[in-house]
Amino acid sequence: MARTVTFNQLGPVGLICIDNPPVNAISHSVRLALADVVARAEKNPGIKALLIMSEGSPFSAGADITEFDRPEGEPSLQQVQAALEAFPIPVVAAIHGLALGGGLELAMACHYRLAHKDAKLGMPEITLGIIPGAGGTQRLPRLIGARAALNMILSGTPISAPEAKTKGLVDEVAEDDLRNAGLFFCERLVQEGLGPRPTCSRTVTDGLDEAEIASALLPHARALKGRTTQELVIEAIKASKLPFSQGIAIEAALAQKSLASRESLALRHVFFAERESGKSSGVSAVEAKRTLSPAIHRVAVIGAGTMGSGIAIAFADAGLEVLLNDNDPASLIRSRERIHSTYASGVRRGRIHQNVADERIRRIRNARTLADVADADLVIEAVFEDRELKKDVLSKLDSVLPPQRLIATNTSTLSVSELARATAHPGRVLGLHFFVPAQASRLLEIVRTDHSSPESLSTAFCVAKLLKKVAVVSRDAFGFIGNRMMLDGYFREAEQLLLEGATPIQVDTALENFGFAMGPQRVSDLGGNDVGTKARVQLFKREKRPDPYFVIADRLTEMGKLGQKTGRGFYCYENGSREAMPDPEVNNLIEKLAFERGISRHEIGNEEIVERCILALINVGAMVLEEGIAARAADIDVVWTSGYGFPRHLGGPMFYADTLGLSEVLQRIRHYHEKLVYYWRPATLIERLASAGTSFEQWDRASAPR
Ligand code: T1G
Repeated sequence: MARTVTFNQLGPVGLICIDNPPVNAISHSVRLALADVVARAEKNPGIKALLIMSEGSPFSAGADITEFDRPEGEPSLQQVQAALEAFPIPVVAAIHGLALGGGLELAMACHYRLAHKDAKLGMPEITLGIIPGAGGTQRLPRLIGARAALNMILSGTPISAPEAKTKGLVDEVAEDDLRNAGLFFCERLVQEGLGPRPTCSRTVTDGLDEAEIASALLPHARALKGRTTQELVIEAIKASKLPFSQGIAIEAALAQKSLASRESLALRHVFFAERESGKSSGVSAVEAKRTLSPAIHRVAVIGAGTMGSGIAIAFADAGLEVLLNDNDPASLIRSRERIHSTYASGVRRGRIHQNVADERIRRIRNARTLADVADADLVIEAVFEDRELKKDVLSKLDSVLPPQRLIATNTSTLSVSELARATAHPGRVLGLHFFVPAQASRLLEIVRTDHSSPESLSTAFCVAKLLKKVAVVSRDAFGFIGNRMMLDGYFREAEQLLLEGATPIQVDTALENFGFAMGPQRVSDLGGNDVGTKARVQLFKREKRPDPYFVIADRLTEMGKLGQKTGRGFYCYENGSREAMPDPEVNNLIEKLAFERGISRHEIGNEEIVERCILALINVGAMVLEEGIAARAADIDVVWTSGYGFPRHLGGPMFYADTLGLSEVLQRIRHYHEKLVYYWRPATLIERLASAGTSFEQWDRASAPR
């Protein structure tokens, strides 16, 4: 077993160092090693204080999530904490980087805590659908108060070291050398005769009445919509008013309950799926890692429109130099204005300081000609969505850049393979499909062609990591993964329901109650109905789709009802408001379109609305899998939870299908196939998995490349 904890005596101080790469997770081996060194230290009379630190970074990412689905080996984290808390001499934790979850709970079981000025301390368990299970709901209220503890645990967001000191979570903030500060702190404790200070002996000084709980929940209402973990958090923190032994027992029971919840299984699925998808698919992990991608310092963006400007900001935010090129000087001017206003808005909202905004703006420089981007480490074309224009730009870039240099196209509707063939080196061309706004959206679809080289894929994965985006590889096909499922599944069925008798507000509300951040018609109005129409124009140049296929949205585009940007779309938006108000004119239009197609309209219940939209999404997702466009069902879940607002606590469409059971899913799709026929052919993969009694998860395990 690899060494995970070291122990050295430095004068009167016993220095314990956790060393468990990559994130110092408190795994079983770490717990065993900690228990061993604590027992050894207790037998050493020369040691007058213990100092706990960690190697590398972070201080600790918390308990080892990979161990959650198997019995927790002895000693438990609670047992290690109890030994530290009962230790007869002072135990000090010195925190650098991140101290999260069980890592912070370990520190809270120590008698004193230091943190480096740049450290951050957090309880992110709720993002995994669980409550802190190693005393966090009992010790944190004893250190910072019940109300502050409730807010910190509900938010899941780390706080800075200075804030932690203000709250009483840490005793000292170290300005530079944390190790020296920790040793000095310990020696001072010994000199001043300051002994152990068990956190469990403290009492919670403030209460949590219903009004305070309600006000604590308010700021997290959106993030916790449809969630249940918060109720368990509240119950556990309330128990911190009891004697510690009782409270910790209540916490343990509630933690087990949260761990077994479907919400936690779903959130943990997404956590690992996001990390798995960012490694490789199609190209083996070994191959992708072996082809070390070049260091990326300077990126060129060709095309200074909305997308190009957003991509430029994304790279400037990531600390890179950006060359922005456009053959229309007026576009460059508009882009500058857009970039300045984006950063000004960030400063106004307190997201970044003015000096940081200025530095990032400075990183974005104009490149007059394509030749000026020859020394960029990566070039992304984001010019107007026109095949010939993009081919021309790629061909010119191909001639100015070294053959191995990655050229990425941001197209969302054209064939990346066709664009790649416009160059002499198609292996270095990939799609990097950013989502609006490029600087803020988490998802990045990496679109590979049959020619894509491992080097270009490896570079693309590095780009995603640099931008802190979630990367999913898609093979080159219309709509890649997300838009294909949206157009052929989810949004198409939503429009079908409108033709059959539902109203836009009924469909949107039903799906928002299911958990989507925004219903399909609201999303269409937000992005612009014309954007969808343009995509379908490109689609019909490549493939056909049976009528009706977005007849409502395309008619709205013809009528200039583009959505929020024109004040009218599926809804009305009075005086620039973003509030979607039903538009009787649109309801009349829908009735007319239905009548023209001989569709008899009728009342439709919310349950049917949700079931048909979600099953259509799942069915097309299965087709995307069987066509090899996505390599894993888990990748599809990442796309839909990080890029399309599918509720994360349901795990994504394919995970959700597994929770329904594929036999049930197949039976319901067949029901709609009999009732509606149109579009409802069950995917072959669903028929196969359902008849075998397996799941998408098992299909991933058996078939997806690693
Ligand atoms: N356990 C096991 N593996 C973990 C892990 C963890 N807690 N955190 C990360 N990893 C793996 C991850 O899967 C990846 O593996 C590698 O480390 C790098 O991660 C008792 C019960 C710390 C901010 O929720 O937020 O404590 O893909 O790509 O971008 O009350 O990891 O390389 O094989 O994310 O630099 C609570 C989860 C746990 C923090 C670093 N803690 N981790 O981000 O690297 S529950 C969390 C993160 C708990 C207690 C409860 C991030 C990070 P691989 P990465 P990163």
